[in-house]
Amino acid sequence: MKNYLTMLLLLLLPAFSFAQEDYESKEREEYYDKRKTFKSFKPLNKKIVSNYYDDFFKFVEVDNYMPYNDTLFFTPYQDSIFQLRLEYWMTDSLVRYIGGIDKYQILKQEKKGSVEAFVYYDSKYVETFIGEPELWVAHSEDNGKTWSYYYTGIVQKQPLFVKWNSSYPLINEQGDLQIEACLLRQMSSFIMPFGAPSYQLVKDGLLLTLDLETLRKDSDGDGLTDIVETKFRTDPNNDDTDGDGIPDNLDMNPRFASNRTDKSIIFEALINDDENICYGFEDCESVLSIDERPEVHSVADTTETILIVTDEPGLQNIQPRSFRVIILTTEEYESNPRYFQNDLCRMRISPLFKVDGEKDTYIFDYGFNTWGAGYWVKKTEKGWRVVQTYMIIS
Ligand SMILES: [Ca+2]
Ligand SMILES: [Ca+2]
Ligand SMILES: [Ca+2]
Repeated sequence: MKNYLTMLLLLLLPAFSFAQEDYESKEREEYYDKRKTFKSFKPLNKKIVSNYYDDFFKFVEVDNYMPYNDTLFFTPYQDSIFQLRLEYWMTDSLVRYIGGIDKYQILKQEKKGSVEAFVYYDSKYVETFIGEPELWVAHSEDNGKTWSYYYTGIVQKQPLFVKWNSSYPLINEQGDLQIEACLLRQMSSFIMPFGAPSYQLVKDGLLLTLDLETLRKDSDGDGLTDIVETKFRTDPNNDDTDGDGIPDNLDMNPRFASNRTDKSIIFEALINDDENICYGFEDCESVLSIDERPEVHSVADTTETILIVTDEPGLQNIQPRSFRVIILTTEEYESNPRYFQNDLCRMRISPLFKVDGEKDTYIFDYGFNTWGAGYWVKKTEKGWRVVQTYMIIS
């Protein structure tokens, strides 16, 4: 839902940018020249969609099912976007939550004896700005007193679409969860209009089983399930993927060991919103001290996870403070076998580009959600001087 509203807001907001100062850099030109080939959206081959299988959960064809229709895109509590918003403001917030989850996110719920479970939408590990929600399972074995939440790794409509009007009981005889689904083929891009692509039905009448054993499986016991590790591209059979002594579940940068270098300091300052970054050349003489080491922070429940694709070692080796980064090299990112679009929320940070004809001076670019900014960096005796040179909101 968030994506519709964000897109709407974006249309209303005029794009503006602050004074942009240009610096000549051949390195920067070459970098962007290589990336000019913009790949426009192309629907996947129908066969790829119809042969789709999930890495973790089985689905089978069944005879009795609720046929697919696209009004099922909203959850049962949201008949339309307008009703959703109106109720949202009018309803007492206390009755909006079940098991700590806003009921507007819930697709299907059931109670069987002392067991209570529901399948719900969330966006913890997926791009929320433009994209579809992911499916989670909430499960309680003590009449809803305490709950466990499990990530399924399934992103709605990519290409599995899970139906909340499923006629099958949610909790099956084994105590696992089952829900009707179908396979959809995305026919247009997320970008415009309003970030809502169209979909085509490829195969209907599927019954998906979300078994608790698979949902809970944590092969290396590091606190991240195998499903989450697959999303993070960490090793599900190694509790410390980068071997830096910090287990995967607490590591703010679990794929690359933090290795403090001259250049990693600059990227850490950016990511950690360092107070020594200047927002103009005048009245700001702050520098980033090369000797000052940030304390190591651990992942908490509320820590956000973002994706950065980079080949710049100084950026790969950062020690972030405020969110977990999953860092992939360009090659790792491009060789990813998943053909479907949704991934972790991505932050774009360019490498440092040398400014032509100036000693120890660099520029780089940054983009996250609708924000963009550029920075000028110069090495001084006291440390790096970092100045923001432009900012864009689109
Ligand atoms: Ca694990
Ligand atoms: Ca692991
Ligand atoms: Ca580690």
